[in-house]
Amino acid sequence: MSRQKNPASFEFAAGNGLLHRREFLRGGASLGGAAALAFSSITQAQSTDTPLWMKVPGRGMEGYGQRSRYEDNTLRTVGSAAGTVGAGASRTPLERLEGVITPSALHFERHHNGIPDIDPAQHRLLIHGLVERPLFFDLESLSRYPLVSRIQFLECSGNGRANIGATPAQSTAGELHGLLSCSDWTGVPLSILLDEAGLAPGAAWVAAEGADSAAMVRSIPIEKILDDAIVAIYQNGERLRPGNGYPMRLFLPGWEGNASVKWLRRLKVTAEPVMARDETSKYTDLQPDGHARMFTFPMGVKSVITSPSGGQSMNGPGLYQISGVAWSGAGAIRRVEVSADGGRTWADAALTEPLLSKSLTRFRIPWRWNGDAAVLLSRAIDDTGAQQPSRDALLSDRGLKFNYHYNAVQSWVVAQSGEVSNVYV
Ligand SMILES: Nc1nc2c(c(=O)[nH]1)N[C@H]1C(S)=C(S)[C@@H](COP(=O)(O)O)O[C@H]1N2
Ligand SMILES: [Mo]
Repeated sequence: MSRQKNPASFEFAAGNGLLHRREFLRGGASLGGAAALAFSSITQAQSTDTPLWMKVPGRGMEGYGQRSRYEDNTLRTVGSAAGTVGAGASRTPLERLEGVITPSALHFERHHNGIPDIDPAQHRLLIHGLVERPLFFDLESLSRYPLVSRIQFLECSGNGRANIGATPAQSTAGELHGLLSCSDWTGVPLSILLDEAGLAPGAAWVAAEGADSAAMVRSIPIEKILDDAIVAIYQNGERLRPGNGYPMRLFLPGWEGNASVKWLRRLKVTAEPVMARDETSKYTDLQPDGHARMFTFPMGVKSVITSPSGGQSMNGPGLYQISGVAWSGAGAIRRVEVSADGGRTWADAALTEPLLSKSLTRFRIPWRWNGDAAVLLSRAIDDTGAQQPSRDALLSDRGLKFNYHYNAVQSWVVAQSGEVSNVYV
């Protein structure tokens, strides 16, 4: 019996081999005689012998688990400014992950002066300024407040900016867009803590300060603080990692990563923004007219195909599943369209539920690669109706002098050889 279905019976949804996302539903046990899609299978068994690991007792347990030693090459890309070890970033290897949760050990990190070694017994968070009662909290006292948990992304506003460059950087999806991760964040809503402190008249901004030696400060509008901001103390079920703000960090869902101040030690309620270094000289976008945009907090709607993606290779013509992530700082993802013909025709990808707000959404679509060069694109639409812009549209809107909030469509070219690389269309 032929395993490969006759291509003529596929339900195509767009040009150059994009199949309808419904094709995924044709399971092996599907009714009506429709054969399951045959993506790829191993035709030859390795050996019929009992493998070695079935002949000896397995190894013992350990207090804190490790991944398989065969997976040790799934790593973040780490880079620091010259002459420093801690002023830089590590990027999540998006192309090696599936689903939407970033394992904590692979969460991206961005530090302005390294990771402080904070003893939680000595760390305090102070809430003061335009409040009726200044308050101190430590990790223990915070843990007694009502906690909330949300699966949400964190993205550095500099993410993807290599694509502003005139020639496409030959990098992996993670190297290009991996200043992006998604975790289950647990913490105390700041609305509760500020309610206890009592806002004084004129309270309009909150200056958040970190306990690292960069003493990073950002001013946050009070509306955001009272809406969905939390002091996060857990990440994916365990205490925060030191690199992600242990023992406590500000977490501002959907907003540029920089404003989610790590190692949070102080929240000063003010009438005006304090105009800190990181909101004036940095994290502003110079526009074509010479004015800089400041306080552009929410991250735009964006998506990226992670498989196949830059640096990967296709294993010959046949059926593949295109897979990627989409997100928006404004809400949930409503729709992701994929093109396999450089943007001429588009098909809807299947979205993996639940479609959470300010979270990553995994999308997938089956693709029959015929072995010719093909350009793959994805574009996302969020539930406010905002659509991810093309690179041309974004650059003509913003000019070439901006550095942050790049959210244009990512295109990958699959060469005849099967090699995948970054391309501008
Ligand atoms: N105190 C402090 N907070 C900080 C930073 C920092 O260097 N110091 N980096 C910021 C930046 S630029 C980003 S993108 C996010 C990154 O968070 P992560 O390292 O947990 O991914 O933290 C933000 N908060
Ligand atoms: Mo950042």
